[in-house]
Amino acid sequence: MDFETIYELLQNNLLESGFEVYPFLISWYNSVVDPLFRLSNYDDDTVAFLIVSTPSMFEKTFLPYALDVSKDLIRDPIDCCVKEKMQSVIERFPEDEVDVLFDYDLWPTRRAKIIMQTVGHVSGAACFYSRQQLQNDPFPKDKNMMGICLHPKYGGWFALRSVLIFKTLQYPLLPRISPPDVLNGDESLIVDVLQRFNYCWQDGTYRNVIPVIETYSTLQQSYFQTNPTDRLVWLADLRRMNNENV
Ligand code: B12
Repeated sequence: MDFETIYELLQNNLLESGFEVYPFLISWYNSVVDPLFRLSNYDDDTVAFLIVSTPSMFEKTFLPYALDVSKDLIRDPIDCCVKEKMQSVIERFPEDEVDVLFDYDLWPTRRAKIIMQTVGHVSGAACFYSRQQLQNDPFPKDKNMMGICLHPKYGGWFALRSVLIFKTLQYPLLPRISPPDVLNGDESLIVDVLQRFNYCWQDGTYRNVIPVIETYSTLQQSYFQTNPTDRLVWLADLRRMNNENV
């Protein structure tokens, strides 16, 4: 299958489920990360696709999954749901060899297998803001400040979930699209969002630093505000309420 056909098929399978798809070349990623993080098993022109979840993924894909009583909810249910979805999608490409990476994939050393925020930026999905780009960095030198990606439509209300690498698909002419700089290079706004993301991410205000077209629903916010160890109980309650309503 050629690039256009693969891209279209991925979009047909994922957009309606609340995901977005962004193609990029392995060389775009490898040329910016430390050698330690490079995806070194692939040729430079190999095509990969970033899969982003938008706010509606929760209602369109996750809730039907979580309310399906045939599913045993054991580990992180969102991760399991996304994994199942990606597996079902790549089954549509029986003739292609596809490697699938997830945001939570770590090496035994606990280092991430892929840096999703860098992928978000190089694929044009969501601009990555970090202290490295500041002329006047006000943060303590010894503080490990995480950078943050902002999506042009969803601000901070999205997640960078997975990368599908089509091992035998090469497309050196893939047009490169820059991510919209939603903060217009305004250093004080970058400092502000880094501050919110690093010092008070629990209050979620980092998600709203630009106007957005959709946020997580109240139900979704309640799920993510629940301590991960209590989320299975939260979902069991939801299943019970759902059964009572049928
Ligand atoms: C490890 C991790 C954590 C650790 C943080 C450890 C730390 N302080 O570093 C912990 C568990 C604490 C954590 C917490 C949270 N995390 Co976290 N985390 C990750 C994870 C798994 C890996 C990040 C990582 O190790 N990066 C490695 C470092 C070295 O990368 P880096 O600093 O960006 O450096 C690279 C770039 O600078 C790049 N680079 C160099 N030059 C250039 C030039 C350009 C132009 C570009 C683009 C890049 C680039 O190269 C460097 C590497 O060599 C990612 C998912 C993933 N697989 O990426 C999620 C992720 C970063 N987390 C995320 C989130 C949302 C959170 C939380 C809010 C909790 C949550 N899940 O809701 C909290 C926030 C806590 C906080 N702010 O303190 C999101 C961020 C989304 C976004 N909008 O940006 C991610 C992407 C997960 C996701 N699925 O979306 N997280």
